[in-house]
Amino acid sequence: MDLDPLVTYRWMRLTRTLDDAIRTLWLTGQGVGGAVDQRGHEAVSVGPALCLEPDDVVAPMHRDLGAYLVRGMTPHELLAHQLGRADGPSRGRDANIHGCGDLDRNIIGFVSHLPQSLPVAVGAAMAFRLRREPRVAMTWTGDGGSITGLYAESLNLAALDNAPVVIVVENNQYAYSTPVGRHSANPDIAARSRALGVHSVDVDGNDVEALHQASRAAVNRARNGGGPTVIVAETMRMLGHAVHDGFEYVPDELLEHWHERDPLATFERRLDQRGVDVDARRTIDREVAAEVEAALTSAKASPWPDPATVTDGVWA
Ligand SMILES: Cc1ncc(C[n+]2csc(CCOP(=O)(O)OP(=O)(O)O)c2C)c(N)n1
Ligand SMILES: [Mg+2]
Repeated sequence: MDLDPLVTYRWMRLTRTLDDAIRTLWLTGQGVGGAVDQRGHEAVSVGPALCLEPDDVVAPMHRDLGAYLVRGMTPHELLAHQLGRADGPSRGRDANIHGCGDLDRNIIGFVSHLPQSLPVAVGAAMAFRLRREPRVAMTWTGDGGSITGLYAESLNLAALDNAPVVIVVENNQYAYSTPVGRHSANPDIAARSRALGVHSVDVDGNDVEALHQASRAAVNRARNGGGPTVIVAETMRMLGHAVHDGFEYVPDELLEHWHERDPLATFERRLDQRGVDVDARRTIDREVAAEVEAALTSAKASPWPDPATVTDGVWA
């Protein structure tokens, strides 16, 4: 399935506009929980997710708002989640991107401890292989997640089992305030992943088409019995770890370097070169702004959870 340029543009624009709306909620004192900054991650969350079939499973990370959207979570649901409302995916149990899942739509909610979604995605993929179901699991983690023991254990198991899983590592140069060079003795994540027996590729994490191409190859490979792939996406977190973080520890020159590689602007430049209709993109911008505005209104009008339901979903 080739990427439709305007459909792809719409998902990326929606991701950015929704992220901006969530940040504004928080900055104006209307946020309930936390708000993880997504800017710079629009391509890496949207491109890979667009390769999947409805039966495939995703386990996104905290910076993958685009993947939630592409996989069918609505702006209303995501805002209701951020505002801790009863009709959000966690039914008001969380008001951060954590716990924002919906198994009916094959979206596994994100657990904060990193990279806890990884073994879950590998487990899902192992089940698909055992049951001979032609399904794929896709998960995302960060450069920080990639230096944990759980990363190594998950990759080892995925490789041993030939599990149909695609692992996107978002190397956004920082794990919170720690730059890659301070947390990784070997910052070559693809080489480290390869050493664990998993086919691994490096991709420009701000180029949605390159990400889509690499992900499509990895998904096809997984579905056809070729086993797991790690896609290392080189990108940059353009704001703080989350809205509360002033990110003064990030050098201005680094931000400037990546600013010129902004995923949306990069994609737009390419569409301009190809003569793809500019007016259609501006129409999409307006439609997306109206969609997010309407979702904000409806989410703010959503009910709070009923205190009587507080133990619902608690199993032990
Ligand atoms: C075990 C554990 N330690 C610390 C945290 C707090 N924490 C949340 S995200 C994060 C940084 C993760 O960095 P990375 O994997 O590079 O992803 P990024 O946030 O850069 O996208 C930290 C330290 C956590 N959630 N779990
Ligand atoms: Mg990181």
